[in-house]
Amino acid sequence: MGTTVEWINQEESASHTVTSGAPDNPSGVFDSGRLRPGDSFRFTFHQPGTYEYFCSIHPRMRGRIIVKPAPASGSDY
Ligand SMILES: [Cu+2]
Repeated sequence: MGTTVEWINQEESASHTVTSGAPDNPSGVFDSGRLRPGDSFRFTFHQPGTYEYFCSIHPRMRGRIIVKPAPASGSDY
């Protein structure tokens, strides 16, 4: 289970990273490494929560993924 998010670098020339946490406190949950134009990175989130991320090349670039719990199924079996 879980939900997969894919980031795609659609820039014409700039590289970026998708690195979890904040520039002064990377969380180590995920790190794409350098994504050149056209590159993509996928990560599957298994735990609900708020996941901050940033670009290690341009630390002012920030983002946030919010993972919500799956709705209750309404069934015990
Ligand atoms: Cu960047």
